Amino acid sequence: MKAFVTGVTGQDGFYLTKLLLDKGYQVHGTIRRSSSFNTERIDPLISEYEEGGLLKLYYSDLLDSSSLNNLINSIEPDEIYNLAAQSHVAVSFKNPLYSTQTSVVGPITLLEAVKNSKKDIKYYQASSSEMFGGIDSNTLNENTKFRPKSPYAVGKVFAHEITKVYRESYGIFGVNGILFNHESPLRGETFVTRKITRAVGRIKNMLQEKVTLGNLEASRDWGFAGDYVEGMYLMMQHSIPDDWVLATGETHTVKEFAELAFNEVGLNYQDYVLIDSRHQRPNEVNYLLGDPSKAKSELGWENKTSFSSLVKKMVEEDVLLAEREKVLLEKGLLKPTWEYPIKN
Ligand code: NAP
Ligand code: G4F
Repeated sequence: MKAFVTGVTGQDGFYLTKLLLDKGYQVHGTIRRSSSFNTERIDPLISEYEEGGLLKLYYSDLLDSSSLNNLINSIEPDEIYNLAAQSHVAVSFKNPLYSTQTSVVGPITLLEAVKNSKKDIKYYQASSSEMFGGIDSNTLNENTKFRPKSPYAVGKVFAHEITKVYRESYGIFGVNGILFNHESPLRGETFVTRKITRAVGRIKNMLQEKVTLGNLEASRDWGFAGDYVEGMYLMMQHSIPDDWVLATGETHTVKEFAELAFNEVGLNYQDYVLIDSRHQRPNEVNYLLGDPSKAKSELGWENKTSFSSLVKKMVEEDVLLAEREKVLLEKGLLKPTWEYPIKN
């Protein structure tokens, strides 16, 4: 089996690629040219699988339709997982055109390539709970109306709907995974969970004094990325293409996350967390709580990682990372750039 994965260098890109390689797939992934190295997450997979031809990487971009077309035509994958996106909600207010373009141009290009292929290629679209807008405290499922509140979410609604249009119009096997927030030790460091656990590790090691956050009252349904990519895979193996929510069915505030993360190392978050209005968004999604019962009954998918074990796993990894940074700092091999505002 051949899978084509966009966004292979991201958090989900790593976990999904690992899962597919473990299942014997050949994985073809797109990477972007960058002025600094951007394959850090998948470097262990590259060193293990690239030489044997099981993992192949290509320079491309969701906005470069011609390169995506050429790749799909020459690779003829069995499955496409479209994970790539400008995935940071706050950044999408600052780069609205680029953020929405990636979710408009990318999916249409890939769906057109699937439509025009002689092969029956399955297509996965990375949809998001952000599309719901978090207006009230209802539990959200596949039938809930979308009320997007950011350029990011508007782009994702487009990608979601166009996948359904191609499924219904051309009989394409196109699925939308409506995933609630999922985190891991590989989560980008500008998302709130990782920002907190990175700070906890460094504060514990006396490399950082404070962490500045925005809205502590926002509530999210947070799961573990490793569990969620299993759900993506199961959606693609289901007999009928459809849309499924993946969530834990529990929601927690940013404050609760911070409290638990600092507690893991015996500290009180109130002594270290500062509030900074730069981290407030023009429009906030206040509350997200998902109902994963359709995924459970139809796919047999279940969340396996509790909130407390997710926080523990992330803190443990980031304490180890900070210990290694401390050694490098002491040898003068690293500069403490993590408190520069532009980085968080
Ligand atoms: P992530 O860590 O931010 O990874 C995003 C990936 O997309 C990276 O590989 C990035 O490449 C790539 N990318 C960005 N812009 C691109 C472009 N124009 N062309 C090609 N590639 C581009 O995100 P993630 O957490 O793994 O999430 C994966 C997908 O699921 C995203 O579409 C996200 O919106 C969606 N989603 C995520 C969550 C969540 O909680 N994690 C929940 C729901 C939906 P670089 O490494 O070069 O930047
Ligand atoms: O960690 P976040 O930036 O994630 P957000 O906005 O929920 O988006 C993530 O999950 C979506 C699924 O629902 C994905 F589609 C999307 O791609 C991304 O992966 O922020 C979570 C909450 C927000 O309410 C934010 O206002 O935390 C609040 N927050 C408080 N202080 C902060 C901070 N967020 C960030 N990034 N940084 C802060 O300092």
